[in-house]
Amino acid sequence: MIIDKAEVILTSPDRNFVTLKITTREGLSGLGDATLNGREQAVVAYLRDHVVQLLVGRDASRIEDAWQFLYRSAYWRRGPVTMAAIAAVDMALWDIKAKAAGMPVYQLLGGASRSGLLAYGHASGKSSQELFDSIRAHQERGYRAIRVQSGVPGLKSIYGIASNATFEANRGIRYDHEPAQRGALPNEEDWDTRSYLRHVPTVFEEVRNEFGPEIPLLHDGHHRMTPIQAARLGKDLEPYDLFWLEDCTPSENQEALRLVRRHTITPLAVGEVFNTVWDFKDLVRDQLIDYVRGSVTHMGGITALKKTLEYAAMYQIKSGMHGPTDISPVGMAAQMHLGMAIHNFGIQEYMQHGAKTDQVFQQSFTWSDGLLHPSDTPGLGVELDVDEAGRYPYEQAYLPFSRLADGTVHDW
Ligand code: GCO
Ligand code: MG
Repeated sequence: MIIDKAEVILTSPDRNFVTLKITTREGLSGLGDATLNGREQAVVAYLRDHVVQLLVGRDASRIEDAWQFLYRSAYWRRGPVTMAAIAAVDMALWDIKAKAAGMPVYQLLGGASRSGLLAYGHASGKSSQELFDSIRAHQERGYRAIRVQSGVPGLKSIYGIASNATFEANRGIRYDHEPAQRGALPNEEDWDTRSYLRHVPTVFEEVRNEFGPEIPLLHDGHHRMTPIQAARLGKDLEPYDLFWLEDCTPSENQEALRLVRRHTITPLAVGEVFNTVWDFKDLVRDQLIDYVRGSVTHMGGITALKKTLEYAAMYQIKSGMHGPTDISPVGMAAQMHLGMAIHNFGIQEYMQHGAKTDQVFQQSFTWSDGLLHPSDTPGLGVELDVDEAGRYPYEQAYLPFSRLADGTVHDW
């Protein structure tokens, strides 16, 4: 199975996606996701200018070798751009190998460890009423676990809260805060940590009173607290039995979690912005987290994330793979296959893609009774309609950012 060509496809159906398509001389093709939200063109250039020519003529069946070659031969290691590019190659090669074997990828990874993947969706609202409606809309769409983000009194727009217009437009599911703002410069949002810390526990109290103790509830702090603030929030949320508190502090200071951990038993999830096992090494060994948030797309592919999760399994730390709409249908499929096979699966984030995206990417996964399944289609189970993709050219898009009341830039 010699690689004949590798093409980079940048398309923007509901948002931008970067896809690598590798084709062998026999005509087998595989897809890989290299989407890096708001910095897509950097990965396109990395792949198109530096990787594609290294792939042509290589043996497509040597997945581990391709990974090690791309990682080590560049000399400059790690980083989101490099690792998203390597991830795309890795996914595409797994897709090809599984198609050649006539099996779904999860069979090659060891076979099913479960019947399906528990997934959570993103409920949000500016007020309790809006939030309750959003939680109900998710329950009606089959979600059995829900992330809760709420508006904060006094703040106009903050991370995680979708607008009503997109709630109507997107089949009752709010997901518009994920795509970066298209055709404009970064949107400015506001932030005040003291108001947030006072408000969030009251939201969870209301949600538990309304929806009962059973439903797994999650919350994303989106890197906005200091260690001592995060410790306080974790402690204040303990009565509401969260499934996890995510990214409570900026992830680059891993020592921060030691302090948070000392004060709270609220489970912690970290790592959507990480890109190698090295970012998780100390957090896992010192048992400072409960869930690994790395995605296949940003962690260098199936090969690398599988190793990271197996390392985490030694410490009873589970997977919580990042799955907002920034992860393309190809990346989502890859992590569904991985989630099926590993022993320490925890939960899968699942925001639904828009209708145009579903036309560009023909997918075969199933979603029923709150569980995802990648299907038994050979390979990853996703095909890309190149003509349809061509109808949606790239659009410049930036994620928002936040400022405090005095104008200081803050973590979004
Ligand atoms: C999540 C993430 C996303 C990020 C997004 C940025 O938990 O799903 O925090 O909401 O904001 O991936 O591109
Ligand atoms: Mg997050």
